[in-house]
Amino acid sequence: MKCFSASFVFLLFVNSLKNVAPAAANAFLNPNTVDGYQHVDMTPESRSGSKDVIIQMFEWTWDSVASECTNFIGPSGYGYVQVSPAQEHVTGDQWWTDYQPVSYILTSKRGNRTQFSNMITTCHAAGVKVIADAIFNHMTGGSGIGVAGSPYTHYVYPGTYEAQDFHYCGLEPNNDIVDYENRLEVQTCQLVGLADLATDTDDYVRGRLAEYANDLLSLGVDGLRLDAAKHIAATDLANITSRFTSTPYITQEVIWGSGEPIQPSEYVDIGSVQEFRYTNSLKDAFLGGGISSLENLDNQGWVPGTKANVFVTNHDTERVQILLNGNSLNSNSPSNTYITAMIFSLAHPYGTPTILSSYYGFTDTDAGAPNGGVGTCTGTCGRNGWLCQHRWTAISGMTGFRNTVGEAPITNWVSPQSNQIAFGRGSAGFVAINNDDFAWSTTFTTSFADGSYCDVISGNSASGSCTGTSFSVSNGSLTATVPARSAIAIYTGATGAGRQSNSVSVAFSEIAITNFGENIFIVGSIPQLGSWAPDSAITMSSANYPNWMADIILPANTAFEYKFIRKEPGGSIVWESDPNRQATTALSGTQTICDSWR
Ligand code: AAO
Repeated sequence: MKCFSASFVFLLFVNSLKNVAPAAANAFLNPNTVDGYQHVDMTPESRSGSKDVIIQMFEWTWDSVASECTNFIGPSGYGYVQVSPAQEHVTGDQWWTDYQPVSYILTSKRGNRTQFSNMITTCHAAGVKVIADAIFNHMTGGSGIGVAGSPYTHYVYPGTYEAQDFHYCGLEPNNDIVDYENRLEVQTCQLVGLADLATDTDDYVRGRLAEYANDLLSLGVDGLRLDAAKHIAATDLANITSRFTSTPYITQEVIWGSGEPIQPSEYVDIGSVQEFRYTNSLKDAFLGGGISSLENLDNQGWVPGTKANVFVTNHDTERVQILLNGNSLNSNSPSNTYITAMIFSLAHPYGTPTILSSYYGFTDTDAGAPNGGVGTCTGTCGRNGWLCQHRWTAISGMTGFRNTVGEAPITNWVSPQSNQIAFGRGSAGFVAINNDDFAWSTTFTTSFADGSYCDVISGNSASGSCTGTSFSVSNGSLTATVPARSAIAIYTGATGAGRQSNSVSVAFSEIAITNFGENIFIVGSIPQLGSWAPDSAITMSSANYPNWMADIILPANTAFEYKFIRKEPGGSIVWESDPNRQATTALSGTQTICDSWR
C-alpha cells in the first residue's frame, strides 16, 4: 500500500514541524441526564483547546506510539491518539483477535500494563491525549488461552464472567445476529458469534465493564471508543458510563444502516457518535457524485456536528472496501481521492476528524500488523509496510490549519462546478479542492490580510519561507492554480515566500510485494528517470522491504510522469497498470513521494 492513492501522485515535501504549544486541558462539563443516570460529555475541543484531530494508531505497539508521540505527533499539533484495544485477547496473527476479549488484564499484542501506562505518560508529556478502544459488548467466539495466559471457553471466563452473564437470544440459529432490522436481535443476539454480554439485565456485568473502564481512566486515559455500541441499548450503555469515575471523551461506534431501527441519535447524550453516513457520503462525492454538495453537513439529518466523530475510513472500512466494494475511500482509491477527502475532512467544521494511520494489508484483509506491530515512519513516509498517513505532508499541514481556524465558520464558499470547491474558515484559513481531471486557475476571494502564505498541501513554512508553493494575497484576492485532483490550502500560521533552486532530491518509496529474484525499478518521462526506456530505469533498494527506495536528483519545479516496473529473473518486465503517475518537483530542498504497486 502507499502513502496516497494509486492513480495520482501527490507531492510530499519534507515537512518542518509546526510549533504548537500544548493547550491547557480545560474541563468543560456538559451535564446530561439519560434515563435517570447523570452524565457528563466532553468534546475533544473542550479538553484539548483547539487541538481536536484524532489519529487512529491502528495496531501500533504501545512503545512505538509513545515514540511517535514524542517525535512527530505532539510537535505536529495532533490532539489525540486512538489506540487499539488494551485488554487481553485471543491468540492469533490476525488483527481482529484484539476484538475478542478474554479478560481485562492489560496485556495484549501491543504490550503490557507498564508499557501502556508509559505510553500515556509519554504522550501526555508531548501534549497528546489518549483514547482507548474499549469492547463492552462481547467476549470471544470460541475457547482457548488468551495472550496473557487466561483460559476461557465461549461462555466462561474464570474470575470475570460465568455463563449466566451472557445473552442467549433464541431468535436465530446459533443465537447470531442476522436481521439488522430487528432491534431486539441486534442488541441481544451475538455479533459474528461473539458471546454477548447481558448488559441489559445483569448488574454485575455493568459494574464489571465500568470497573474496567475506570482502570483505564486511572492510568490517565482521556477518551474511550466504545466498540459495537449499537449492540448495547443506549439506556444500558448510559448506565455503565454513569459509573465512570471521571469524564472522558467518548466516541461510540453506531453504524447507521438503511432500514435499521437503531439510530445514532439515540446515543448522543452519552457522548460523540461515529457518523458513518459522512464516510459513505464522502466516498460517493469524491468518486463522482460531486463535492459541491458538501457545504452544509449539519442539515443532512445526521448527528449534530458537535456530536459527530468523522473519518474518511477506519480500520474496518479500509478492508471491507476490498471485499465488498465497500463504503469508504481508502489508500487504494483512484485519482488521489483518499487524500483530497482527508483534506476536506480536516478543513470542514463538521465533526471531530479521525485520521487512520495503518499499514499495507489489503492483499490479506486479515493480516496483522507488520514489523511486529512496531510502527515505523521516516520523514513523510511509512516504512516496513506501515503507511503513516499522519505524516503525509497534506495531513499534518491541514492539522495545523485546523488548529489555527478553530471553530471559525465557513466563509467565501465557491463552487463553480460540482467537483471544485473553495472556502475560507473565518479569516484564518482558506482551502481549494479540485476533484476534476484538469487544473483550476482562478482568482479567489479570501478574508486574509495581505501577505505571502505557504501552501500546506505541497510543503510547509520553515525559517520564514515555504518548502512548497507559496501564494500572495492582496486586497483579499488570491490568484492560484489548483492542480488536477489536488488542493491548495493556506492559513495564517504558515507564512513566507517560496524558494527556488535548480534541483531537488526526491526520495521515492514504493511498497511492492515481490518474489525472490524480482526487483523494482522506476522509469519516467524525464532523462533523469530514463526517458521511459526500461533499460535506463533506476534501480530501487529493497533494504527496507516491502518499501523499495531510491533517492534521485531531479530538476526543480518540473512536471513529470513515471511508473514503477518489476524486472523478473528471466528478464521479462512487468509494468504497473495505467495511467502513468504524475508529479511535479518542489521548488527546492528535498521531497518524498510515497506510492505502492498497482
Ligand atoms: C472474527 C471473524 C469471524 C468470527 C468471529 C468470532 O472474522 O468470522 O465469526 O471472529 O470468532 C472485528 C472483525 C471481525 C472479527 C471480530 C472479532 O471485523 O471479522 O470476527 O473483530 O475478532 C457490525 C457491527 C460493528 C462491527 C462490524 C464489524 O455493528 O460494531 O459489524 N465493528 C466493530 C469493530 C470491528 C470488530 C467488532 C466490532 C467486533 O470495528 O473491527 O470486528 O468487536 C451493517 C450494519 C453494521 C454492521 C455491518 C457489518 O453495516 O449496519 O452494524 O457492523 O453491516 O456487518 C453500509 C450500510 C450499513 C452496513 C455497511 C456494511 O454502510 O449503510 O448498514 O454498509 O459494510
